[in-house]
Amino acid sequence: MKIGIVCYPTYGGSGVVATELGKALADRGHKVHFITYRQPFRLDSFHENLFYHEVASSNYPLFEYPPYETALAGKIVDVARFEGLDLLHVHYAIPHAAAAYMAKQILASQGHHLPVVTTLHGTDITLVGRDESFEPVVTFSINQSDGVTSVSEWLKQETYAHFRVTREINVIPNFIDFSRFKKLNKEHFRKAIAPNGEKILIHTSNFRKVKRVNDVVLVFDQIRKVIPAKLLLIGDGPERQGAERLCRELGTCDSISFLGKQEAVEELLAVSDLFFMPSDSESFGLAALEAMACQVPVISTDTGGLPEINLHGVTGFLAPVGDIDAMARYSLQLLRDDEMLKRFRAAAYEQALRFKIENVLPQYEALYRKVAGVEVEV
Ligand code: GMT
Repeated sequence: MKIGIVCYPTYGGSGVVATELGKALADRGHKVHFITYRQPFRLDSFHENLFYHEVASSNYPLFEYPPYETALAGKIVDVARFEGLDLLHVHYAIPHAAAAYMAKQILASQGHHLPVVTTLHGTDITLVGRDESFEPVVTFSINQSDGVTSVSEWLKQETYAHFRVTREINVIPNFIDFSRFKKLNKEHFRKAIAPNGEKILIHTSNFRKVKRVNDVVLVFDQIRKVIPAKLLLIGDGPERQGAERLCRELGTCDSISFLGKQEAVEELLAVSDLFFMPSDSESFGLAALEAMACQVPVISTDTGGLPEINLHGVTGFLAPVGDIDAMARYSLQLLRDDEMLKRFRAAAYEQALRFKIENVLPQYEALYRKVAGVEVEV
């Protein structure tokens, strides 16, 4: 099939999922056209079936806000007509589903049919989409999509609870590419980070408020008072400065490394003993799944879709949002018992296997076939 993909190209789960999905579809022989305002950051190598179309938004002085949605709709029309797209798949509803609807109507007026699939990822439903000024557009454009997917059962239920969505929502979970996320032998890294055999704890995120990075620092403070440990903080964002300040106040900076944005996260996960995801809200928690694929158990909150991937007492532990003491207690329970840690590592890996890309890709292909009425060539 010829598939158009619209997503955010920056660091962030929805863009990562969209890009990895596009790459996997291209490997399966589909022609995939990315339509975004910048080259998606994981679209980093040549593939004969992958194409990139940049949306250039005009910055005419009249505009206080450049009309990106209009430029995106225009670009979708152009690509759909001239590349002969069979289907458009938009990731993150705002404003992509509305732009897709506009493009679809323009194409219909020219005699072209463009089926649209919308994937709901998280804050498009749980936060931003609920804003009064967005809600009618979000509801309408989801209902106008030919296929709708959400990345967890929880997000599906949230969508029905807070929007008047009448469309069937298919839960297609996020996935893992095991050729990249696997346990690597990086013992030299471990020695460099933890020369005295300290346990290595890790958190990766975009350091937005919702990620509660300060909670990671506070949990770590309790842990390192009991056992020797190091903390790796990967990523960057608005909360980083506050987290740095907190570790200075606590006097834990010597044991914490702020490593900023890292491409090869899997190399750091390979030497880690425990992953933290203390988020306020998380529709899925892709970063936790990536850790589990690398055999790292997860201490997370029990919010959103997290219980669908992190199994309490099996692949890690779940605690209420903000319950620092519980998270520290669970972490110590695991880190002080080598047998238990080994068991949890194996279970985390087993659970991650359920989300391997080979299991998930056919679900998208089946949906594409259904909405476009086109047989997939294998
Ligand atoms: O919804 C967001 O905050 C943005 C989005 C992103 O692009 O990072 O994150 C969401 O989508 C990811 C991929 O499906 C999920 O793994 C994240 O859980 C989800 N973030 C939230 O729900 C906060």
